[in-house]
Amino acid sequence: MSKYLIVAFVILIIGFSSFFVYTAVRGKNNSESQTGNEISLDTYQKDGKLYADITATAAGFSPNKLNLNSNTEIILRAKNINNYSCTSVIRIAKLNILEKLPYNGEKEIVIPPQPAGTKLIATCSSGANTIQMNFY
Ligand SMILES: [Cu+2]
Repeated sequence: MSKYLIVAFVILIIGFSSFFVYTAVRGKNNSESQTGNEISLDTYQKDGKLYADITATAAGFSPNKLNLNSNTEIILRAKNINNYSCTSVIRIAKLNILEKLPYNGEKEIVIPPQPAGTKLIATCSSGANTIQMNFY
């Protein structure tokens, strides 16, 4: 009887310690990914406004990921180069934004302030090309 108790106790200890090791390792990795990788924002200031640039070509959007400031208006400057394809249209469904870019021209798309943690997806008119916008 006491043999079974000891075995059960050992199993319990192994279970608990592996759980603590797991959570410790996971916590360490989490803090590293938050403090180790400084978030670099893709915005720049001009005339007191915050801008982010993207380029649309037939190959897609570049960049296709933007790190943006939260709680402030961002002006997305979308430049269209030699492009009549679906990427000459930018759609941000969540914000009800649908913009046609002029051929070899550019358009400023105003993105209203978004809370930190917001993720917005802009797409082309076909939906195949995306720009992922993360707000920090
Ligand atoms: Cu498309």
